[in-house]
Amino acid sequence: LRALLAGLALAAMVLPATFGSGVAADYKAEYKLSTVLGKPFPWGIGGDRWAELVKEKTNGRINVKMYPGSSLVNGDQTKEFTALRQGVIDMAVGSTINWSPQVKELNLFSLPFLMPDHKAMDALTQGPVGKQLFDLLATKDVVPLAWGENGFREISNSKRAISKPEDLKGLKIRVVGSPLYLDTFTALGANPTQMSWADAQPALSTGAVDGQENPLAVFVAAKLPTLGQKHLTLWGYVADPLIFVVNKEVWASWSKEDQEAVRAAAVQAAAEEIAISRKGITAQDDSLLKDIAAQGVEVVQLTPDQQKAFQAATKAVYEKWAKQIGPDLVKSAETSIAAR
Ligand code: X2X
Repeated sequence: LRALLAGLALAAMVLPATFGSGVAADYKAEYKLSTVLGKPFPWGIGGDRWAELVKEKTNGRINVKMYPGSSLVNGDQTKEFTALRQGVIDMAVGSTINWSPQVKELNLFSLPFLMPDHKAMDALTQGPVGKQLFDLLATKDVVPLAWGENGFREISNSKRAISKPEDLKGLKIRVVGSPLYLDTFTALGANPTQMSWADAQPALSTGAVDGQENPLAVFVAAKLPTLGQKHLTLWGYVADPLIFVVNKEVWASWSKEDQEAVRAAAVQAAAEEIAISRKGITAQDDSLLKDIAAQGVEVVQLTPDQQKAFQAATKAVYEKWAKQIGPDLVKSAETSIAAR
């Protein structure tokens, strides 16, 4: 008891001095930023750039370190949002897919064939839907600051070219941890299996799974053609945006000036990251696609009619999940896309 009283007396002497000595006193020496992918993936470049800009714009008052590989949650990317809410993670650049087990509305972007192109994606993230999702996240102990992009998720496999749903029959496909993906691939006749990105790469290289789906920038940076992924189909069925966020308590511990610096840094890093993630995969600049073909990958670009067959095969999944996500939110998304 005496030690406790002495401790309290000491605290009473020290605390006023701490409060009076300026904002930096209760800042952490390091803020932990979680990502799934590090450099040289666009995602990791974006996270790193955010950290760099924060340091610059706060004159070093806020020191951010990026922890790629979901290492703050032992590689289990679907636990990232929970860890963020709990304050185990201070900041994150996270995929909507990985947070959708906790925030069901984020499954929106995984509705098969909702978004036909990048413009549609922008219409959602930069319009009323994006605002509504940010407002929702703000009620869940995080402060969302900017939308980035992982990208349109194209399907690859080691067995055969895919140009119609029947081609997927029996293929073992690794999917991420949202049950929506199990429904989509089951509807297409494939054999989906859920695993983290950390587990996916060994599973692809041993042939435990036949295929996977990820954006082209990920396909290339992860060197998936060297893991036997020689068939790639551009079907554009879903895309995952990234979200730059800060834990709410961490945010509240910063001065107004520093909060605005962190926000401006996120907005700038996210805009740069989106540009990087789209590089080389458009009609104007298809350098990444050429690079993929040069690695001996057979690339199938679906015709609109071929795409319609996949859309028809997954229509029931869309309808089932639209109800779970929220019919009003889905309607609003469809309206924004139609008006893009
Ligand atoms: O695990 C994946 O496929 C990845 C890296 O794209 C995500 O984190 C959603």
